Amino acid sequence: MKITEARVIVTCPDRNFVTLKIVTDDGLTGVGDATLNGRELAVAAYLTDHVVPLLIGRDAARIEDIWQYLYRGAYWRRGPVTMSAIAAVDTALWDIKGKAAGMPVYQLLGGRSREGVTVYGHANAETVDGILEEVAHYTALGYQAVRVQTGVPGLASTYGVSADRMFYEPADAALPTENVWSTPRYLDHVPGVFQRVREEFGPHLRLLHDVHHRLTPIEAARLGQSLEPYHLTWMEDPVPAELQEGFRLIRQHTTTPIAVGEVFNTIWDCKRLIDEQLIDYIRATVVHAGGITHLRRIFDYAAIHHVRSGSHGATDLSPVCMAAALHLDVSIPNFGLQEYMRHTEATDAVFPHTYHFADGYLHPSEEPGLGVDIDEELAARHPYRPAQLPINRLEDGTVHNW
Ligand code: EZ4
Ligand code: CO
Repeated sequence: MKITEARVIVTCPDRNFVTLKIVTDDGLTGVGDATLNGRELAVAAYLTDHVVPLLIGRDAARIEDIWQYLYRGAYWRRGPVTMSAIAAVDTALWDIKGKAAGMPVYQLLGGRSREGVTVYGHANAETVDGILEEVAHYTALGYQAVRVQTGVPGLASTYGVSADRMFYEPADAALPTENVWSTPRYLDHVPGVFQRVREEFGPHLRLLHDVHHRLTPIEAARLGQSLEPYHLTWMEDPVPAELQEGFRLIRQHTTTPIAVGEVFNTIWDCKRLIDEQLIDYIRATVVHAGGITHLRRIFDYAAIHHVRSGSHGATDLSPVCMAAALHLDVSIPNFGLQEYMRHTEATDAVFPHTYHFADGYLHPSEEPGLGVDIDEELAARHPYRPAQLPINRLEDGTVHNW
Protein backbone atom coordinates (compact mmCIF):
# COMPACT_ATOMS: atom_id res chain seq x y z
CA MET A 1 0.00 0.00 0.00
CA LYS A 2 2.48 2.60 -1.22
CA ILE A 3 1.61 6.28 -1.56
CA THR A 4 1.86 7.22 -5.25
CA GLU A 5 0.42 10.73 -5.21
CA ALA A 6 -0.77 13.47 -2.84
CA ARG A 7 -2.75 16.43 -4.14
CA VAL A 8 -3.27 19.72 -2.29
CA ILE A 9 -6.64 21.21 -3.23
CA VAL A 10 -7.53 24.81 -2.38
CA THR A 11 -11.17 25.74 -2.92
CA CYS A 12 -13.64 28.44 -1.84
CA PRO A 13 -17.24 27.17 -1.84
CA ASP A 14 -18.41 30.25 0.17
CA ARG A 15 -15.23 30.12 2.25
CA ASN A 16 -11.66 28.83 1.80
CA PHE A 17 -10.66 25.24 2.50
CA VAL A 18 -7.39 23.35 2.01
CA THR A 19 -7.67 19.59 1.50
CA LEU A 20 -5.04 16.91 1.03
CA LYS A 21 -5.92 13.84 -1.03
CA ILE A 22 -3.54 10.87 -0.82
CA VAL A 23 -3.60 8.09 -3.45
CA THR A 24 -2.05 4.61 -3.04
CA ASP A 25 -0.80 2.11 -5.62
CA ASP A 26 -3.74 -0.20 -4.91
CA GLY A 27 -6.18 2.52 -5.89
CA LEU A 28 -7.30 3.69 -2.44
CA THR A 29 -7.68 7.39 -1.68
CA GLY A 30 -7.93 9.28 1.59
CA VAL A 31 -8.70 12.91 2.46
CA GLY A 32 -7.50 15.21 5.23
CA ASP A 33 -8.46 18.78 6.16
CA ALA A 34 -5.59 21.32 6.31
CA THR A 35 -7.62 24.54 6.63
CA LEU A 36 -6.15 27.30 8.82
CA ASN A 37 -8.60 30.17 8.65
CA GLY A 38 -7.03 33.34 7.21
CA ARG A 39 -3.64 31.64 6.68
CA GLU A 40 -4.71 28.90 4.23
CA LEU A 41 -1.99 29.30 1.60
CA ALA A 42 0.80 28.94 4.17
CA VAL A 43 -0.37 25.39 4.94
CA ALA A 44 -0.94 24.64 1.25
CA ALA A 45 2.66 25.66 0.48
CA TYR A 46 4.01 23.73 3.49
CA LEU A 47 2.27 20.61 2.21
CA THR A 48 3.14 21.06 -1.47
CA ASP A 49 6.76 22.10 -1.02
CA HIS A 50 7.84 20.29 2.13
CA VAL A 51 5.56 17.33 2.86
CA VAL A 52 4.18 15.81 -0.36
CA PRO A 53 7.68 14.98 -1.74
CA LEU A 54 8.40 13.04 1.49
CA LEU A 55 5.24 10.95 1.20
CA ILE A 56 5.75 9.44 -2.24
CA GLY A 57 6.72 5.76 -2.03
CA ARG A 58 5.99 5.52 1.73
CA ASP A 59 3.78 2.73 3.17
CA ALA A 60 0.34 4.31 3.77
CA ALA A 61 -0.37 1.75 6.51
CA ARG A 62 2.29 3.23 8.84
CA ILE A 63 0.25 6.05 10.31
CA GLU A 64 2.18 6.47 13.57
CA ASP A 65 5.56 6.20 11.89
CA ILE A 66 4.66 8.83 9.27
CA TRP A 67 3.32 11.12 12.03
CA GLN A 68 6.61 10.85 13.95
CA TYR A 69 8.62 11.25 10.75
CA LEU A 70 6.87 14.52 9.87
CA TYR A 71 6.81 15.87 13.45
CA ARG A 72 10.36 15.04 14.50
CA GLY A 73 11.73 15.27 10.98
CA ALA A 74 10.81 18.94 10.57
CA TYR A 75 13.05 19.79 13.58
CA TRP A 76 10.93 22.98 13.96
CA ARG A 77 8.17 21.47 16.05
CA ARG A 78 4.58 22.44 16.76
CA GLY A 79 2.80 25.59 15.51
CA PRO A 80 -0.50 25.80 13.62
CA VAL A 81 0.96 25.58 10.09
CA THR A 82 3.08 22.50 10.75
CA MET A 83 0.45 20.74 12.85
CA SER A 84 -2.38 21.38 10.35
CA ALA A 85 -0.20 19.93 7.58
CA ILE A 86 0.63 16.84 9.67
CA ALA A 87 -3.05 16.55 10.59
CA ALA A 88 -4.08 16.43 6.95
CA VAL A 89 -1.66 13.59 6.22
CA ASP A 90 -2.69 11.70 9.35
CA THR A 91 -6.43 12.07 8.67
CA ALA A 92 -6.04 10.92 5.06
CA LEU A 93 -4.08 7.86 6.20
CA TRP A 94 -6.80 6.90 8.72
CA ASP A 95 -9.32 7.25 5.89
CA ILE A 96 -7.22 4.89 3.73
CA LYS A 97 -6.78 2.40 6.59
CA GLY A 98 -10.52 2.31 7.16
CA LYS A 99 -11.15 1.68 3.47
CA ALA A 100 -8.47 -1.05 3.41
CA ALA A 101 -10.08 -2.70 6.45
CA GLY A 102 -13.62 -2.25 5.13
CA MET A 103 -14.62 -0.47 8.36
CA PRO A 104 -15.62 3.01 9.45
CA VAL A 105 -12.70 4.66 11.25
CA TYR A 106 -14.48 4.62 14.63
CA GLN A 107 -14.27 0.82 14.58
CA LEU A 108 -10.49 1.04 14.26
CA LEU A 109 -10.48 3.39 17.28
CA GLY A 110 -12.15 0.81 19.51
CA GLY A 111 -15.75 0.98 18.36
CA ARG A 112 -18.74 2.87 19.62
CA SER A 113 -18.91 4.21 23.18
CA ARG A 114 -22.27 5.95 22.63
CA GLU A 115 -25.27 6.02 20.31
CA GLY A 116 -24.75 9.51 18.93
CA VAL A 117 -22.61 12.64 19.26
CA THR A 118 -24.40 15.41 21.19
CA VAL A 119 -23.86 18.72 19.44
CA TYR A 120 -24.43 22.37 20.24
CA GLY A 121 -25.67 25.03 17.87
CA HIS A 122 -25.12 28.79 17.82
CA ALA A 123 -27.82 31.25 18.87
CA ASN A 124 -26.49 34.65 17.80
CA ALA A 125 -28.34 37.96 17.86
CA GLU A 126 -27.84 41.59 18.77
CA THR A 127 -30.83 41.71 21.13
CA VAL A 128 -32.24 39.44 23.83
CA ASP A 129 -35.49 38.99 21.88
CA GLY A 130 -33.49 37.95 18.84
CA ILE A 131 -31.54 35.46 20.96
CA LEU A 132 -34.71 33.93 22.42
CA GLU A 133 -35.99 33.38 18.85
CA GLU A 134 -32.70 31.80 17.81
CA VAL A 135 -32.56 29.48 20.83
CA ALA A 136 -36.16 28.40 20.11
CA HIS A 137 -35.14 27.67 16.52
CA TYR A 138 -32.42 25.27 17.73
CA THR A 139 -34.57 23.55 20.34
CA ALA A 140 -37.21 23.02 17.63
CA LEU A 141 -34.54 21.25 15.57
CA GLY A 142 -33.88 18.95 18.54
CA TYR A 143 -30.68 20.49 19.90
CA GLN A 144 -30.02 19.83 23.59
CA ALA A 145 -27.25 22.41 23.83
CA VAL A 146 -26.96 25.96 22.51
CA ARG A 147 -24.16 28.50 22.55
CA VAL A 148 -25.46 32.02 23.17
CA GLN A 149 -23.62 35.08 21.79
CA THR A 150 -25.08 38.53 22.20
CA GLY A 151 -24.57 42.04 20.92
CA VAL A 152 -23.36 44.50 23.57
CA PRO A 153 -25.13 47.89 23.91
CA GLY A 154 -22.74 50.65 22.87
CA LEU A 155 -20.58 48.39 20.68
CA ALA A 156 -21.18 48.42 16.92
CA SER A 157 -20.37 44.74 16.40
CA THR A 158 -19.41 41.83 18.61
CA TYR A 159 -17.78 38.44 18.06
CA GLY A 160 -20.28 35.72 17.22
CA VAL A 161 -23.10 37.96 16.00
CA SER A 162 -23.61 38.47 12.27
CA ALA A 163 -26.34 39.22 9.76
CA ASP A 164 -26.43 35.65 8.44
CA ARG A 165 -27.18 33.75 11.63
CA MET A 166 -27.07 30.17 10.40
CA PHE A 167 -23.79 30.49 8.48
CA TYR A 168 -21.73 32.82 10.70
CA GLU A 169 -18.40 33.54 8.98
CA PRO A 170 -15.88 35.82 10.68
CA ALA A 171 -13.24 35.88 7.88
CA ASP A 172 -15.26 38.46 5.98
CA ALA A 173 -12.75 40.62 4.08
CA ALA A 174 -9.47 40.44 2.16
CA LEU A 175 -7.92 42.74 4.76
CA PRO A 176 -9.01 42.45 8.40
CA THR A 177 -12.08 44.44 9.43
CA GLU A 178 -11.74 46.25 12.77
CA ASN A 179 -14.09 45.84 15.74
CA VAL A 180 -14.26 47.92 18.91
CA TRP A 181 -14.36 46.23 22.30
CA SER A 182 -15.22 47.24 25.85
CA THR A 183 -14.81 44.75 28.68
CA PRO A 184 -16.88 46.83 31.18
CA ARG A 185 -19.84 47.05 28.78
CA TYR A 186 -19.61 43.33 28.06
CA LEU A 187 -19.39 42.27 31.71
CA ASP A 188 -22.38 44.43 32.59
CA HIS A 189 -24.57 43.03 29.81
CA VAL A 190 -23.97 39.28 29.51
CA PRO A 191 -25.39 37.96 32.83
CA GLY A 192 -28.79 39.58 32.17
CA VAL A 193 -28.97 37.86 28.78
CA PHE A 194 -28.41 34.45 30.35
CA GLN A 195 -30.97 35.21 33.05
CA ARG A 196 -33.59 35.77 30.34
CA VAL A 197 -32.61 32.65 28.40
CA ARG A 198 -32.76 30.47 31.54
CA GLU A 199 -36.14 31.93 32.53
CA GLU A 200 -37.54 31.25 29.07
CA PHE A 201 -36.13 27.76 28.45
CA GLY A 202 -35.97 26.23 31.93
CA PRO A 203 -33.21 24.31 33.70
CA HIS A 204 -32.50 21.46 31.26
CA LEU A 205 -31.30 23.11 28.07
CA ARG A 206 -27.50 23.17 28.09
CA LEU A 207 -26.17 26.71 27.62
CA LEU A 208 -22.67 27.72 26.56
CA HIS A 209 -20.88 30.99 25.97
CA ASP A 210 -17.66 31.88 24.10
CA VAL A 211 -15.62 34.74 25.64
CA HIS A 212 -13.16 34.48 22.73
CA HIS A 213 -9.99 35.20 24.74
CA ARG A 214 -10.99 38.75 25.69
CA LEU A 215 -10.68 38.91 29.48
CA THR A 216 -7.95 38.84 32.12
CA PRO A 217 -8.13 36.06 34.71
CA ILE A 218 -9.75 38.25 37.39
CA GLU A 219 -12.30 39.60 34.89
CA ALA A 220 -13.06 36.03 33.81
CA ALA A 221 -13.49 35.08 37.46
CA ARG A 222 -16.10 37.86 37.81
CA LEU A 223 -17.93 36.72 34.68
CA GLY A 224 -17.88 33.09 35.84
CA GLN A 225 -19.30 34.09 39.23
CA SER A 226 -22.02 36.24 37.72
CA LEU A 227 -23.08 33.36 35.43
CA GLU A 228 -23.19 30.74 38.21
CA PRO A 229 -26.98 31.08 38.80
CA TYR A 230 -27.61 30.12 35.14
CA HIS A 231 -25.59 26.87 35.24
CA LEU A 232 -23.64 27.11 32.02
CA THR A 233 -22.21 23.91 30.56
CA TRP A 234 -19.11 25.96 29.82
CA MET A 235 -17.52 29.37 29.57
CA GLU A 236 -15.18 29.11 26.55
CA ASP A 237 -11.75 30.68 26.09
CA PRO A 238 -12.16 33.12 29.01
CA VAL A 239 -8.55 34.35 28.65
CA PRO A 240 -5.79 33.84 26.09
CA ALA A 241 -4.19 30.51 26.95
CA GLU A 242 -0.52 31.14 26.24
CA LEU A 243 -0.19 31.48 30.02
CA GLN A 244 -1.64 28.22 31.28
CA GLU A 245 -1.03 29.20 34.93
CA GLY A 246 -3.44 32.11 34.45
CA PHE A 247 -6.32 29.67 34.73
CA ARG A 248 -5.53 28.94 38.39
CA LEU A 249 -6.91 32.32 39.37
CA ILE A 250 -10.20 31.78 37.50
CA ARG A 251 -10.54 28.32 39.00
CA GLN A 252 -10.12 29.61 42.56
CA HIS A 253 -13.11 31.91 42.16
CA THR A 254 -15.83 30.21 40.17
CA THR A 255 -17.63 26.91 39.63
CA THR A 256 -18.66 27.85 36.08
CA PRO A 257 -16.99 25.11 33.98
CA ILE A 258 -14.23 26.16 31.60
CA ALA A 259 -13.57 25.03 28.02
CA VAL A 260 -10.49 25.94 26.03
CA GLY A 261 -8.33 24.73 23.17
CA GLU A 262 -9.57 25.69 19.70
CA VAL A 263 -6.25 27.40 18.94
CA PHE A 264 -4.10 24.64 20.50
CA ASN A 265 -1.83 22.57 18.29
CA THR A 266 -0.32 19.95 20.59
CA ILE A 267 -0.67 18.30 23.96
CA TRP A 268 2.03 20.69 25.22
CA ASP A 269 -0.40 23.61 24.84
CA CYS A 270 -2.78 22.05 27.39
CA LYS A 271 -0.64 19.74 29.51
CA ARG A 272 -0.67 21.93 32.62
CA LEU A 273 -4.33 22.89 32.17
CA ILE A 274 -5.16 19.18 32.18
CA ASP A 275 -2.63 18.08 34.85
CA GLU A 276 -3.95 20.62 37.34
CA GLN A 277 -7.60 20.16 36.31
CA LEU A 278 -7.84 23.86 35.52
CA ILE A 279 -10.33 23.17 32.70
CA ASP A 280 -13.34 20.92 32.23
CA TYR A 281 -13.41 20.56 28.43
CA ILE A 282 -10.56 20.43 25.94
CA ARG A 283 -11.63 21.90 22.57
CA ALA A 284 -8.70 20.98 20.30
CA THR A 285 -9.56 19.76 16.80
CA VAL A 286 -8.41 17.10 14.39
CA VAL A 287 -7.17 19.69 11.89
CA HIS A 288 -5.24 22.06 14.14
CA ALA A 289 -3.93 19.53 16.66
CA GLY A 290 -2.07 17.01 14.53
CA GLY A 291 -4.83 14.75 13.25
CA ILE A 292 -6.69 11.79 14.71
CA THR A 293 -3.48 10.30 16.08
CA HIS A 294 -2.44 13.30 18.17
CA LEU A 295 -5.93 14.43 19.18
CA ARG A 296 -6.65 10.97 20.54
CA ARG A 297 -3.44 11.26 22.58
CA ILE A 298 -4.72 14.57 24.01
CA PHE A 299 -8.15 13.09 24.78
CA ASP A 300 -6.62 10.03 26.48
CA TYR A 301 -4.47 12.30 28.63
CA ALA A 302 -7.54 14.40 29.45
CA ALA A 303 -9.54 11.30 30.37
CA ILE A 304 -7.26 10.40 33.27
CA HIS A 305 -7.68 13.94 34.67
CA HIS A 306 -11.51 14.09 34.49
CA VAL A 307 -11.41 16.45 31.51
CA ARG A 308 -13.85 15.82 28.65
CA SER A 309 -13.71 16.62 24.94
CA GLY A 310 -15.56 19.56 23.42
CA SER A 311 -14.13 19.87 19.94
CA HIS A 312 -14.30 23.05 17.94
CA GLY A 313 -16.59 22.65 14.93
CA ALA A 314 -16.86 26.06 13.28
CA THR A 315 -17.51 26.35 9.55
CA ASP A 316 -13.84 27.09 8.90
CA LEU A 317 -13.15 23.41 9.59
CA SER A 318 -14.22 21.50 6.50
CA PRO A 319 -16.65 18.56 6.44
CA VAL A 320 -13.51 16.39 6.22
CA CYS A 321 -12.50 17.58 9.71
CA MET A 322 -16.06 17.12 11.01
CA ALA A 323 -16.26 13.59 9.61
CA ALA A 324 -12.98 12.70 11.34
CA ALA A 325 -14.02 14.40 14.60
CA LEU A 326 -17.20 12.31 14.75
CA HIS A 327 -15.27 9.03 14.58
CA LEU A 328 -13.24 10.17 17.61
CA ASP A 329 -16.27 11.63 19.41
CA VAL A 330 -18.26 8.43 19.17
CA SER A 331 -15.41 6.18 20.30
CA ILE A 332 -13.57 7.94 23.16
CA PRO A 333 -14.69 7.34 26.76
CA ASN A 334 -14.53 11.01 27.79
CA PHE A 335 -16.61 12.70 25.10
CA GLY A 336 -18.31 15.91 26.27
CA LEU A 337 -19.89 17.90 23.43
CA GLN A 338 -19.21 18.63 19.77
CA GLU A 339 -19.67 22.10 18.26
CA TYR A 340 -21.76 21.96 15.09
CA MET A 341 -22.04 25.00 12.85
CA ARG A 342 -23.71 24.05 9.60
CA HIS A 343 -21.78 24.41 6.37
CA THR A 344 -23.41 26.15 3.43
CA GLU A 345 -24.96 24.16 0.59
CA ALA A 346 -22.02 25.02 -1.66
CA THR A 347 -19.56 23.63 0.92
CA ASP A 348 -21.59 20.47 1.41
CA ALA A 349 -21.71 19.94 -2.37
CA VAL A 350 -17.90 20.12 -2.69
CA PHE A 351 -17.45 17.73 0.26
CA PRO A 352 -20.02 14.93 -0.12
CA HIS A 353 -20.41 13.11 3.21
CA THR A 354 -22.62 10.62 4.97
CA TYR A 355 -22.47 11.83 8.56
CA HIS A 356 -25.87 13.23 9.47
CA PHE A 357 -27.79 15.19 12.11
CA ALA A 358 -30.89 13.79 13.82
CA ASP A 359 -32.62 14.82 17.06
CA GLY A 360 -29.72 16.82 18.50
CA TYR A 361 -27.07 14.24 17.62
CA LEU A 362 -24.59 13.91 14.79
CA HIS A 363 -23.96 10.38 13.61
CA PRO A 364 -20.65 9.37 12.03
CA SER A 365 -20.59 7.67 8.67
CA GLU A 366 -20.96 3.88 8.54
CA GLU A 367 -18.98 3.66 5.30
CA PRO A 368 -15.44 2.28 5.24
CA GLY A 369 -12.97 5.05 6.11
CA LEU A 370 -14.15 8.52 7.13
CA GLY A 371 -17.20 8.64 4.84
CA VAL A 372 -16.34 11.98 3.25
CA ASP A 373 -14.71 13.01 -0.03
CA ILE A 374 -13.91 16.06 -2.13
CA ASP A 375 -15.44 16.59 -5.57
CA GLU A 376 -12.35 17.97 -7.28
CA GLU A 377 -14.14 19.15 -10.42
CA LEU A 378 -16.64 21.12 -8.40
CA ALA A 379 -13.88 22.41 -6.09
CA ALA A 380 -12.03 23.80 -9.12
CA ARG A 381 -15.04 25.96 -9.92
CA HIS A 382 -14.63 27.80 -6.58
CA PRO A 383 -11.20 29.51 -6.73
CA TYR A 384 -9.46 30.83 -3.59
CA ARG A 385 -10.50 34.29 -2.38
CA PRO A 386 -8.29 36.15 0.13
CA ALA A 387 -10.17 36.43 3.45
CA GLN A 388 -8.83 37.24 6.90
CA LEU A 389 -10.18 37.27 10.44
CA PRO A 390 -11.07 40.63 12.04
CA ILE A 391 -8.97 42.42 14.62
CA ASN A 392 -10.24 44.05 17.79
CA ARG A 393 -9.39 47.43 19.37
CA LEU A 394 -10.36 48.92 22.71
CA GLU A 395 -12.34 52.18 22.65
CA ASP A 396 -9.07 54.17 22.94
CA GLY A 397 -7.59 52.37 19.91
CA THR A 398 -5.38 49.81 21.71
CA VAL A 399 -5.14 46.48 19.86
CA HIS A 400 -6.93 43.80 21.89
CA ASN A 401 -7.56 40.06 21.42
CA TRP A 402 -10.16 39.26 18.78
O1 EZ4 B 1 -13.67 32.29 15.97
O2 EZ4 B 1 -13.20 29.31 14.07
O3 EZ4 B 1 -15.96 28.48 19.00
N1 EZ4 B 1 -15.81 28.89 17.89
C1 EZ4 B 1 -15.03 29.92 17.57
C2 EZ4 B 1 -14.90 30.22 16.10
C3 EZ4 B 1 -13.57 30.91 15.76
C4 EZ4 B 1 -13.23 30.68 14.31
C5 EZ4 B 1 -11.89 31.30 13.94
O4 EZ4 B 1 -11.54 30.93 12.65
O5 EZ4 B 1 -14.49 30.57 18.43
O6 EZ4 B 1 -15.98 30.99 15.66
CO1 CO C 1 -14.52 29.53 20.31
